[in-house]
Amino acid sequence: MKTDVAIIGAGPAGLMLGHVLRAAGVACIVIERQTGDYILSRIRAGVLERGTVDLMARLGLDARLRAEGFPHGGFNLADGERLIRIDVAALTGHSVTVYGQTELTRDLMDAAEPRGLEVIYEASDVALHEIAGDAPFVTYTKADTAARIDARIIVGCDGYHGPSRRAIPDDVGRTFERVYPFAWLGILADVPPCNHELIYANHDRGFALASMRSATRSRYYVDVPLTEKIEDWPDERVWDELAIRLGPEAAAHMTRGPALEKSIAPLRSFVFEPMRHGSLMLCGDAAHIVPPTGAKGLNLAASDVHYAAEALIAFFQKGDADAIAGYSAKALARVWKSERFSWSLTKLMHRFPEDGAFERRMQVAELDYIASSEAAQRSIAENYVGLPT
Ligand code: RFL
Ligand code: PHB
Repeated sequence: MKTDVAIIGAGPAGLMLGHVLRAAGVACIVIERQTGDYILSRIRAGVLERGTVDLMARLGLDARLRAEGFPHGGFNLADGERLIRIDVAALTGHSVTVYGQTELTRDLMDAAEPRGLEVIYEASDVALHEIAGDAPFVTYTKADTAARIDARIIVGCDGYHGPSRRAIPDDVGRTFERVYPFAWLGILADVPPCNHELIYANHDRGFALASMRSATRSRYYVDVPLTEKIEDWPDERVWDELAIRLGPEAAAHMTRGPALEKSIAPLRSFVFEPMRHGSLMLCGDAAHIVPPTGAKGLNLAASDVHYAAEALIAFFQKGDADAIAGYSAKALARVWKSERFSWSLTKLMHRFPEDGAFERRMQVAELDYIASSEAAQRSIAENYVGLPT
């Protein structure tokens, strides 16, 4: 098979890029290791920035998002005593949209066939070849048959564990990493949310987050040590811990229910530079990971796709090779700003085991400053709603 762009991975990054290229008349094929059902069973992000919603709107795939998503004009930081509301709408003029990654991915998947976007699921042994030159190709196995796709450009949208980033030689790439000493235990349940907006809480016993998927489905998190096992967290223990950490006001409005999903995810900050090498470009988690505090992971994947699509369309429609060459620097400038925000909100809202009384006083002082300063709130709001692409 032959195409212009071979996209590896059918997560949100790969599917968004496939649709944007297809709409612009650039030929592409998406190659995915898993089944579509498996991808939709992964429970991940819940908050979309304005730019991510705009991207779906430009694709004409925002009907369900507009009908079922919730615009949120603010969110809250809880410091054990009070709720500090960040009025995102008043401070920035924009809102975020609460709409699950699962639903966004489903919208992209459902539109693939009607729009002629080819997605090859259940492709194993995916490997990249000749990425340094201008005739790269991808090989894989499907139903015990070996296959090959020749392309002009390969885009790696295959997440943190995928083969694309690893295809870049060690002497070209550089990684930057911070592994945090805790993980988030998440619970999804068909119960109404305890609050109409998100609450990120820093409590003596640790971090908690109250989030939601709809008026009848809630998503909550607590942070736990990295050594913790999910079997040691029966539902009641999670609800008890949430009630303490989120505080009496939220606890009074919290409805408990059986977990539809419960999982533990470690927190990490990670950036790989450069995001392009030869004929390979990287988008989304393949190039960078943020801790979930701040809800930036999925949104960064969308902004990478925006830059990558712009460059690829300029290249295939106008022969502009500089656009491809400039992709990495453009994308990384935004990536690092989101990394900084996610890292700083993680530091502010979690109790680190190595921290002493001084670091704790620093958190208290910062939360107090945020509570009393519109300038501080504006800075948080601007980052939360999404910096411009
Ligand atoms: P994805 O979603 O990981 O998709 C990558 C796709 O590539 C496929 N793949 C391969 N395909 C072919 N051959 C191979 N060898 C392949 N290896 C992998 C995978 O099957 C998959 O379909 O990356 P993408 O598209 O860049 O999207 C990024 C977002 O998914 C990610 O940033 C967020 O979900 C991060 N994230 C969260 N972000 C938030 O903002 N809030 C959250 O609550 C939140 N929770 C999470 C998360 C990420 C998690 N991961 C990666 C383990 C919870 C978890 C558990
Ligand atoms: C979620 O709803 O899953 C969610 C919301 C906000 C975050 C992280 C996760 O910062």
